[in-house]
Amino acid sequence: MEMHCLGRPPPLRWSGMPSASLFVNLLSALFIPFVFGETEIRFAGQTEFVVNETSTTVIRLVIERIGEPANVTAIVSLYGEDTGDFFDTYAAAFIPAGETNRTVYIAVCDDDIPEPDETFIFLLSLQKPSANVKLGWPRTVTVTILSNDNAFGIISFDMPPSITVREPRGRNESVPLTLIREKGTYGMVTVTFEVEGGPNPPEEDLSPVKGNISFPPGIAIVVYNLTVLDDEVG
Ligand SMILES: *[C@@H]1O[C@H](CO)[C@@H](O)[C@H](O)[C@H]1NC(C)=O
Ligand SMILES: *[C@@H]1O[C@H](CO)[C@@H](O)[C@H](O)[C@H]1NC(C)=O
Ligand SMILES: *[C@@H]1O[C@H](CO)[C@@H](O)[C@H](O)[C@H]1NC(C)=O
Ligand SMILES: *[C@@H]1O[C@H](CO)[C@@H](O)[C@H](O)[C@H]1NC(C)=O
Ligand SMILES: *[C@@H]1O[C@H](CO)[C@@H](O)[C@H](O)[C@H]1NC(C)=O
Ligand SMILES: *[C@@H]1O[C@H](CO)[C@@H](O)[C@H](O)[C@H]1NC(C)=O
Ligand SMILES: [Ca+2]
Ligand SMILES: [Ca+2]
Repeated sequence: MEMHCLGRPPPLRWSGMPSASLFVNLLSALFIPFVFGETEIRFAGQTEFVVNETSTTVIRLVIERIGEPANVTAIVSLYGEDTGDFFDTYAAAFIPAGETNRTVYIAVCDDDIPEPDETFIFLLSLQKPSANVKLGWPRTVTVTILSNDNAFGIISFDMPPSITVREPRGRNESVPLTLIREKGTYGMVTVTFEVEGGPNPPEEDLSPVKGNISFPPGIAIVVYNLTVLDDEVG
């Protein structure tokens, strides 16, 4: 994939007259930055976008025609698979000979899918390329949709705030702690825990007293066993 997001057209593309004087070259560079008789279509303005995934996010793409006036139709289309992240992945813009530019709008789709940041590329093309009508630079636009929908999830205990455990006699007892990861389950997430309280040091009654609990990718519920120790103290 070629990326020419910050590209500008070459300042001078003089062809056909190798003996042209420097003076003429300079003049042409000043006034006509490409070959006579040619028409070019390119993006103008912003070509890199970083946006939030909301239904009000609209990306504004300006397509301009430079050179010889001509009636041209430019196409903007999503490169690659349509993952449903945009309402439209295709737009056609007709620039009549009397005008120089057109603006197309691409609306972002606010889906409910927890996802990481995603980057998309839109390509400019010509409906009818010809010898005189060419594609210039920049001809690509990148759009990064920032992660939303709490892609990595929100983690909490899924149990009553207080549980009472009778200290076992002559054996250790397991107390399951249920943790739930709501909304997104994207990626691996680890939470740390630490047991506090008293009056005795928690090490006498519980094991472990601190640690890490991990949610593997795609997993929303984890049961972690805490062991209540028989400390042989009344
Ligand atoms: C995205 O939304 C957040 C908070 O809702 C805001 O702070 C941030 O500026 C927004 N970013 C863009 C690129 O619009
Ligand atoms: C553009 O299209 C209009 C209407 O079809 C036509 O009259 C005009 O001559 C065309 N201009 C050029 C430069 O091709
Ligand atoms: C785009 O076209 C409009 C009208 O056709 C013109 O007023 C404006 O200056 C043009 N903008 C650019 C950047 O060429
Ligand atoms: C209870 O667990 C502790 C620490 O893991 C261990 O030292 C002890 O032997 C266990 N007691 C019983 C009865 O299993
Ligand atoms: C939890 O994970 C962090 C980072 O990997 C590590 O530094 C820490 O020692 C771990 N804590 C426990 C109690 O295992
Ligand atoms: C937690 O304890 C329960 C009951 O003692 C047991 O069935 C389960 O396998 C334990 N889970 C883990 C992850 O050790
Ligand atoms: Ca999305
Ligand atoms: Ca989403």
